[in-house]
Order: sequence, then structure tokens, then C-alpha cells
Amino acid sequence: MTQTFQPGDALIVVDVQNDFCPGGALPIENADVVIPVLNRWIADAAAGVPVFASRDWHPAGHVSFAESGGPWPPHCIQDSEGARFHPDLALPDTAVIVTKGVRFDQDQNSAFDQTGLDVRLRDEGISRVFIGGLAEDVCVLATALDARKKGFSVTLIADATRPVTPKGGKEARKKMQNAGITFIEGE
Ligand code: VGL
Ligand code: ZN
Repeated sequence: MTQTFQPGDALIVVDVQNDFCPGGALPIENADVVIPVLNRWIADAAAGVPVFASRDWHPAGHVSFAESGGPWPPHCIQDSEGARFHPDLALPDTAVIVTKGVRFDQDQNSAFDQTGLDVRLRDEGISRVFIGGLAEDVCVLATALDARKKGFSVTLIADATRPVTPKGGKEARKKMQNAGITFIEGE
């Protein structure tokens, strides 16, 4: 690790769910590569740094699905196998689950979008968040930008995230850089 946690930090693991991994409904290339990296950060957080894990959790026929005019194939349908966290992700029992994408009328890419996560983090005295997970150009991007907007310091764990497309990943990094987000490698 090039950097370790300090008091006031939290780890946010974004949408490491079966459907975003190889073999899933919306697979991201090399998505599973992020898991061992995240597991090292999760282990490091055991010293007392809270871990938050967001999950995409859509009702059947969600507005973001192609069948409803949205951009994505059906994925992360509530209670389905594809919506489960990847079995290799070593989330602690104390991990706080942040559920999003449940609205019938709009998508929620950010873990901060109408979840109250910012309030929860402030209540816990958190001022800096480390973010990794899937996908870099969709939900990780939206979550990281929102975290900045809410006033948190944000560090992206660069080798703990993968984009849907390489081009999207490049653009996402630019946007995050412009927003004052710091990038580090996970190991
Ligand atoms: C996501 C596409 C659709 C993500 C969620 O978690 O990045 N991507 N829904
Ligand atoms: Zn989704």
C-alpha cells in the first residue's frame, strides 16, 4: 500500500456485483481484477475505518433497461443472483450496504443520489473517502463526483476500478481530475 487509512477516512466499494463481472448480464472487462485489490483495502480498513458497499438494485423492467427505453441490458435485478456481491469480495459483517437504483422513474448512478449517504458519513466524522469498484465511467464516476460536491476529500483507488469502455474510462479520469480527486494505486 502506498497510503494507509487515517481516522476520518472511509472506504466506499461501488457495485462489485456479479452482473458487472465476467459471466454477468453487463460484464465489464477484467472487472474481477479489482476484487483482490479491494480485499486488501478492506483488510486495511479493519483497524476501524468504516466500509460502505453500494449495490445497484433494480426492479424488473427498470427505466434504465433497454426494454424500457434505457441504455442498459437488464442487470442487478433485486434479489437475483446477478445482483449479489461477487462471492470473492471479502466484505466485513460491519459493512454498511447502500442500495440504489430502486426508483421506478429514474436511475441512480451515484451512491449519494437520494440515499442520505453524505449525512451518514458526516455523522461518523468522515471527511475523506477512498473509492473503488465498478464501473469507473458510470457509478464510480458519479459517486466520486458527488462525494466532492458534498465536500469530502476523495481518493480514487485507480487499480481497484474498471470502466465499461476504455474511452469512457479516459473521460472519467479527466472529469475526476478536474474535480480535485486524487488518484492512487492500491498496492
Ligand atoms: C452501473 C451501468 C448500469 C454501474 C449501473 O454500477 O456502474 N453501470 N448500472
Ligand atoms: Zn444499473
